[in-house]
Amino acid sequence: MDQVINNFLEEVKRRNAHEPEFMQAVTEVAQTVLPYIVTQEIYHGKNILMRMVEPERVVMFRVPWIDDQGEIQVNRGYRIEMNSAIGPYKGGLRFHESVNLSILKFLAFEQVFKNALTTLPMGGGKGGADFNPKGKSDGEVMRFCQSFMTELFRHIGPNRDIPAGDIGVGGREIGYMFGQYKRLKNEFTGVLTGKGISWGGSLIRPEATGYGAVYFAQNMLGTRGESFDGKSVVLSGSGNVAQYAAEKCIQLGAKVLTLSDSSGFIHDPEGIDTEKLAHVMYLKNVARKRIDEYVQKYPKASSHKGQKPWGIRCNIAMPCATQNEIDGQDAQTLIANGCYCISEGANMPATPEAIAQFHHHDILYAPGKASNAGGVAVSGLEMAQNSLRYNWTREEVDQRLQDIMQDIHQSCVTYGSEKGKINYEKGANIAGFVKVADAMLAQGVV
Ligand code: NDP
Ligand code: 2IT
Repeated sequence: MDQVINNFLEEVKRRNAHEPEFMQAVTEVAQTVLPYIVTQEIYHGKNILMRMVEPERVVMFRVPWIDDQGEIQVNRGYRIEMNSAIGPYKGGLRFHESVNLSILKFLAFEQVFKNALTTLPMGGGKGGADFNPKGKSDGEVMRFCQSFMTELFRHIGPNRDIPAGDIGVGGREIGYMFGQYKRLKNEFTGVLTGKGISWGGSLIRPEATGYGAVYFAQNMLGTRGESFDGKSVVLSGSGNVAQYAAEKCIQLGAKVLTLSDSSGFIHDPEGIDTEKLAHVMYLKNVARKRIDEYVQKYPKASSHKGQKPWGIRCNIAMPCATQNEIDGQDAQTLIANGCYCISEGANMPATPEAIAQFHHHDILYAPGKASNAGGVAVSGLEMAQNSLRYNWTREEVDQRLQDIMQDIHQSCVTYGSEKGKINYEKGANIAGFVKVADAMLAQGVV
């Protein structure tokens, strides 16, 4: 079996030599899916996984814009249309200085499996730009978004490709891009998700990724007869996903000890409560400041510049910032300190070495493509509401989100149970694969 996997990965690497994040995501899937394919005759001789690692289409484009000093800036924009076997391309846009083809291809590849797991009809895509929104004025962000959409609009559409937010893209950016799309096409359609409530958005979409990751962890804890009540939680990030993961943990009676950003983490031993979280939301979403300002208002908390929060003792850890933020050493530290449940809010936050530690120690470990699927799931519900020209209530959307997270958990159990344990990584990869691969086979050589 190792030989089959190595040969496959060698061939993928030959074509994608300089794309480490993409190779990491493909390797993780290949190691669980290829052994499954070997046992399933319908996939033999179809080269099906090799087809799935090749994007259907990649668009790269120039994004010129004018800054507040009147200088002309240029960034690189992308949209990876990875797979449309089960629905139109769907996935977020990331604006961050680190964005490159490798990172977006890894995200698009993960998205294909994740979207299949949601039970909704969405293919996978991802896009973005190497634009750094930090320190930019509203006017600069708007001009960038307008220029970005001036090219992207010709590639997307409500039945073709429906982008949404990701790192650096929230409600403000979606608004600017939606406005520009509407001017260019003279059409009011659900071409983006994460829209404002008064112009086609869905209730619970801002909350959905964070809430969903907590609901998924609840399902995992349930398999051991446990709950969030009274548990300590270490969270990374302080953006959209982390904020609402924290909110749901607090609602369920857990104690949230940390939050972070790219400058470091803050540790509040008394727990971040609802009022403190409201201040975090003000700091990050309105004032657009660094997380360490938290300690100015709450001096019993400490700030740890340039560090990650994984050294803080906890029961549950939820990485909600970015890829590869938990390495093998961090995983060992978490486990040694008593952490036994990891639910990924971010995409691919754990390195392969970290994941190996989680499996070795029988940690309840949910890979992002299962546990953070709540965001895109509610994006799918936003699309459904747009098609109906109708809005569901908060309670209705939240209930559907909870049902979907439970379904995803069940898919992981169905495909990932082994020796009385649940391997969520294997379960998520195989369940996602089966849905997309079967659709591709039915559609011929696509
Ligand atoms: P935001 O931009 O709202 O927040 C990102 C947070 O992560 C910020 O606190 C940011 O800090 C921190 N961060 C980003 N990059 C780094 C880095 N290189 N090192 C350290 N910290 C970093 O993004 P989201 O909350 O939307 O996204 C967080 C993660 O969740 C990403 O992996 C994303 O792909 C994933 N995700 C998002 C979904 C969504 O619906 N938004 C859905 C599913 C997954 P700083 O402000 O300093 O940059
Ligand atoms: O990684 C993700 O799932 C997202 N950034 C959300 C995608 C979406 O289309 O809502």
